[in-house]
Parts: sequence; C-alpha cells; structure tokens
Amino acid sequence: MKSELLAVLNEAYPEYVSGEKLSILLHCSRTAVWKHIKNLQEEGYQIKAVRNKGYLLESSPSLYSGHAVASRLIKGNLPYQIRFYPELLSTQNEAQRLAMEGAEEGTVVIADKQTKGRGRLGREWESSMGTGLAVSLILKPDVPAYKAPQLTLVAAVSVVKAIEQITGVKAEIKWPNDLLIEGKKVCGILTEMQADPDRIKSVIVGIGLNVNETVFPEHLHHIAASLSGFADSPPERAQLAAAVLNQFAEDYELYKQSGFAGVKAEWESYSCTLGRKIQVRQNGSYINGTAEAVDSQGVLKLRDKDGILHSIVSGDIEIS
Ligand code: BTX
Repeated sequence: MKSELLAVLNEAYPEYVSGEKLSILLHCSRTAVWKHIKNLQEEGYQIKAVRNKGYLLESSPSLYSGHAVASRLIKGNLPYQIRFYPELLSTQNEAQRLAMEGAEEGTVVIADKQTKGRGRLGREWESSMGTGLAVSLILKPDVPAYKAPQLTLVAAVSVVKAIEQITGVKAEIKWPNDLLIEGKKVCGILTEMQADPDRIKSVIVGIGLNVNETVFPEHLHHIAASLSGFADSPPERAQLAAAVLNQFAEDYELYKQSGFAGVKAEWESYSCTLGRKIQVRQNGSYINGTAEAVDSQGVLKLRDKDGILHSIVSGDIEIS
C-alpha cells in the first residue's frame, strides 16, 4: 500500500492528488488513505495536505530531485537556483555553459548521475553510479582572479561542516582540495574560473562527494571511501546537498566580508595537513618539508630541511 501510494504521488508531482482519487486507486477508504499519509509523514516523507486539493509529495527520505534539495534550502544571502539533471557528463561543463549564457550567481547544477566527471589537470572523477553528490555552483565574487582558488578552501570548510551536521562523521581537509576520512578520500573540489584580463566573470566550484558508493574502480580501492562506510545509516543525498549549500552560503558571506581570513581559523581546525611532513609536486618537481601554516590568502607555507620557507600556491601534496 505504502509504495503504491508513493508511486501515485510521485507520478502526479508537482500536482496534488485528491483523497478521493487515492481511495479509488488504492481501493480503500479516505480515512485509510489519511492514516497511511500520516505514517509516511512520520517516516520522514514531506507530504503536504491541503483542503479541497489533496496531497502533494514534497520530498521523501530517499528521493533525490531538484525539489528535494530546494525544499531544504534556508533562504539566505545566496539566492540559489537549482538545476537538477538525471544524468550529465559533467556538472562542471554544464555550469560553464550556463555561466557563459549569463546564469546568475547562485545557480547550482546537480546531476543524479555524472558519467564523465573531471578533477584537476584533466584527471577523472569517478561518480557514475548515481550514489554520490556531483554539484557545481556558479559564483561571481568581486575579487581579483588570483584569489579564486581560495574558494576551494572555503568550500572545503563548508562541506566538512555539512558532513558532520548530517552524518555526525568528522572529515579532514587535505590542502588544497581533498576531504579525507581515516586517510581515504571522500570528496574532491574543483574550482575553475572564467575571467577577462582585469576581472572574474564567474567562478565554478565543483564538489564531488562519495555518499553511498559500495564499490570503486580497482585503481581507487586504496584511496577512496564513501560516507556510508562511516555513518550509522546511509546518508540521504538531498539532505547532504542542501546542507552543503546552506553552509556554503554562510561561509561565502564571511569570505566576501573578510576574505579567506574569515574562515581561516575553521580551516585550520579541520586540516590534516598542518604540522605534517609533506611532499609537494609542482610542475614535475618535488619539495619536501613540514607544512607549517596557511596564510591569510590560503597559501601553504612549507619549511624544507634547510629551513627555507616555500609558499605553495597550487599543487598536489602527499602526506607522509
Ligand atoms: P583531483 O584532481 O584532486 O583528484 C582526482 C583524483 O582523485 C583522480 O586522479 C583519482 O586518483 C581520485 N579519484 C577519482 N575519483 C574519485 C572518487 N570518486 N573518490 C575518491 N578519489 C577519486 C578532485 O580532483 C576534484 C574533483 C571534483 C569533482 C566534481 S564532481 C562535480 C563537478 N563536476 C565535475 O566534472 N567535477 C566536479
């Protein structure tokens, strides 16, 4: 009965279905329909009941849709507009296309399945199974182009906080763009920019988060993990996506007011990089040393064995 009821409401969305129609379709009384609706609401399904209209399924614990995300957003400083796609090659590409067409700041591209996700430097991001988050967010910050990479650090802070809010699991930030749990990568962030020589046209922050994956391709077995491996129950993607966006709206506001310095202390508290021996790979060469600090611009300060302090603006790091 429950799944039949849900199927009818799902099918009808965004229209209401009257109690009378439901009682005919499900061969039961209107009181029985009402009782089933009440049970579903107690299980976490958001079903709106309006006199003379009937019932509307707004979101369900397992439903992943633009509406399920949008209905959980808190009205804040960033006016989000959700563009949800059942399948995309890359949310990043779609966001770039929309930005070029003039999409507003706060436009968010979400794909249920992403079949050709990208990481940095043309690397692949595996997320084709429809179990993770693939989200790209269009921003138009009024900052010089060299500051755009700071948004990776801001987003990392937001995602760590959102993960903890929804699952209770603590992730750590590996500079500049990875989130790790027990040393395994659960999230990657890719920040790309469209700019004129003198100003940023848009920055696209892409977030790939492993949520309910149970298998990864062989080459990722030792490095990747998903949240479900650490959480008590399988996290719901719509809830997570909304938490990430709500949190980011707050942190982005701080960033706009005070720059990276506004979120630096939080970044440091979640970092698994600072104080550790690391190796940085930059343009094919390596620097070894201790990650001493990030400065107010988000630049990593690495002290090598000769005591020389290096400023690392970008690159890949290995923690030893
Ligand atoms: P990155 O270049 O730092 O990391 C890419 C590397 O991470 C890969 O070479 C591989 O070793 C590893 N990797 C690939 N897939 C996964 C995975 N699912 N879990 C853990 N490790 C993995 C990281 O780049 C930035 C990734 C951003 C992805 C988002 S998804 C939404 C948006 N759309 C899009 O095409 N990219 C972004």
